[in-house]
Amino acid sequence: MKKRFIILAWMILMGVVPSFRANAQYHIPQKLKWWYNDRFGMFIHFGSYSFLAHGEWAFSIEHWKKADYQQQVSSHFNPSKFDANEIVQLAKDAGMKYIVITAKHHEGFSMWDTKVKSFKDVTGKKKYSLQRFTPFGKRDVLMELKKACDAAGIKFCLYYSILDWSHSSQEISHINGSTYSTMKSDEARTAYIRDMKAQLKELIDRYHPASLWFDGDWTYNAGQPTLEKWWTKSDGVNLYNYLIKLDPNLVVNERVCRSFGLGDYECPEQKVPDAPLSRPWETCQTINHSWGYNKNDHDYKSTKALIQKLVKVVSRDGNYLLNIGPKGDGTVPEQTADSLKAIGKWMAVYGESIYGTTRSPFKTEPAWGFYTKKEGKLFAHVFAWPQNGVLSIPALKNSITKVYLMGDPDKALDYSVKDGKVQISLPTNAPDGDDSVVVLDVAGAPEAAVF
Ligand code: FHN
Repeated sequence: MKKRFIILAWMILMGVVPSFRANAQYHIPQKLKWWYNDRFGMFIHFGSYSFLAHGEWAFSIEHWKKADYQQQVSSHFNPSKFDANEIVQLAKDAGMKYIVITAKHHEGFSMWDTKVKSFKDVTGKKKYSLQRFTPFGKRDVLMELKKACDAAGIKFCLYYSILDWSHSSQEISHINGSTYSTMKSDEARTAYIRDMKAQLKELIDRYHPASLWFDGDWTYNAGQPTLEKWWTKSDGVNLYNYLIKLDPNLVVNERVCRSFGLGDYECPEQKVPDAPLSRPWETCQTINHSWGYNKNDHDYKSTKALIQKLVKVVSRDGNYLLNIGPKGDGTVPEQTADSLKAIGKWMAVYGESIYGTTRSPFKTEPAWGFYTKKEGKLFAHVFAWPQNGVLSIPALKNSITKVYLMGDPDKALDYSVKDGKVQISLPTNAPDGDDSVVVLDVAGAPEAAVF
């Protein structure tokens, strides 16, 4: 070890630092360790848009006027069948370890009984919230979900949109195809940011979320604000620092103001980076094509695709946040529940090849699947079962103590180590059609013999 350190120090001094970017294991701060370990979470897009059932962007895409949307959509939202325990059980059975639910999406509708005065409907007479603007009554669905999460040992997290299509401070201009929001004045912007922070304090004080997931920061720029580009990098820095002062353990994503390396992790959306990023990251993805409930979207990803996406993400050292969009009455669409249950069947056998694992120890990815690893174990996720009955893996520095199918740990597989490869004899048929995991028990953390 000491020799390797001296060599690396020499290389750095000589300016000959090898490119470790693709494999530089990033530091995980203490507050992020639960998140990094959990790997797999549920995203929930739930708001008054769920009643309209056209997805969460309907207000903008369909060019609604605030008053019409509030009267014809939001005022009818009545999630009376929302069952927090049922949703948390679905998440738990699917192997999900944290839940991020929309507290306020771009529509500006508060899913909790906010006391912040400016978040009112267009008449200014009512708070624009689930409890004050709809027939739903005073049930606190966020608290119901928080309590169900706590009881199930699942982390409770909240999503919050910085832009707010309904707030009196801003409008969608629709000029030049704009779908975001434009601030009415500098004063309106200052007041909105003040009130947004007041809402966030409400959410932290009341629900103690483990994480805040920001979004809707597109109207950003690095310099001074304009009415169009009214959110700035320094606003994002100030917002992050404000939140961390309220709760030093709060995990916050990069979208306090994206593209500037702010927040605690990056969040590529619907896509998976080609390799580990330079800091922790999480891919969020829809289970069909819609975040918010869309009654016409039945095009669900297959269970195989979802499982293999989870594996690919973790193999590249990321987290996977898979979305559900409950209906306007609060129920979970049947196809969504079926997908989650099918994922759960795989996770019940193979979950330990996901939780607490980190990136592949090898520089390149095999044609047949992906690797994940943890102390003492290398997991080979085999999507394409080898026809010749032999799985070939690059040699490890570690001594191997046992090789076996994760679903049948008592039955050791034969293997040989030669010519820089570990050749494992496999049974004819793959134990799992989506992803069969072969485990190599090794001494220490798995390390490639040649990187
Ligand atoms: O506009 C939102 C969208 O509605 C959804 O919330 C996704 C989820 O990350 N984020 C934005 C689109 O990038």
